[in-house]
Amino acid sequence: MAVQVANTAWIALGANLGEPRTTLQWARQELAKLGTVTGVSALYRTAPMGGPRGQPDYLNAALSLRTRLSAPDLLAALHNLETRAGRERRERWEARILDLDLILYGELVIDTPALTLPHPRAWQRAFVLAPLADLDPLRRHPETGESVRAALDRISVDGILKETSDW
Ligand code: PH2
Ligand code: MG
Ligand code: MG
Repeated sequence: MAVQVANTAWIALGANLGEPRTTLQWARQELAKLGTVTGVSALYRTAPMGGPRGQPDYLNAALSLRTRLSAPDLLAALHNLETRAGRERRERWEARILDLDLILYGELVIDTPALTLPHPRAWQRAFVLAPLADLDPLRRHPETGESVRAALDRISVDGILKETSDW
């Protein structure tokens, strides 16, 4: 692997099967091995959006990671952690033990079959934007220029509840 300078990546975490809180804590520890965690959001309890009906609520969070991994290598590492957590993939947006989404990688804009950055739905989803706003509310979408806070003001935050306890 080529030597690479460090970049900041923003990662969204989600879980609504098993023991979400324990799984997210584990994921946070594992992510810290991929670089330096520079910010961690609160935990949010969120109503499931899309997918099969009757799913449990999610716990969602976000963190920023300073890492020397390239974006594709980081994505592979995230998938590896999902697998190690016991995630199975059958249906789109089904309930899951662990979901780790790469939302932003510096200012990188790419669109390949394997990876699209910024994450194509992030600026529409309160369960991503609310945690991101804890980290960096003024962070702008690299293409549209809209800040995280402005996007949050534009969409509904119904069903998004900030947990009061640390994690
Ligand atoms: N993730 C999805 C689909 N729906 N809903 C909530 N509340 N939180 C999520 O993380 C989530 C979702 C696909 O990854
Ligand atoms: Mg997701
Ligand atoms: Mg995902």
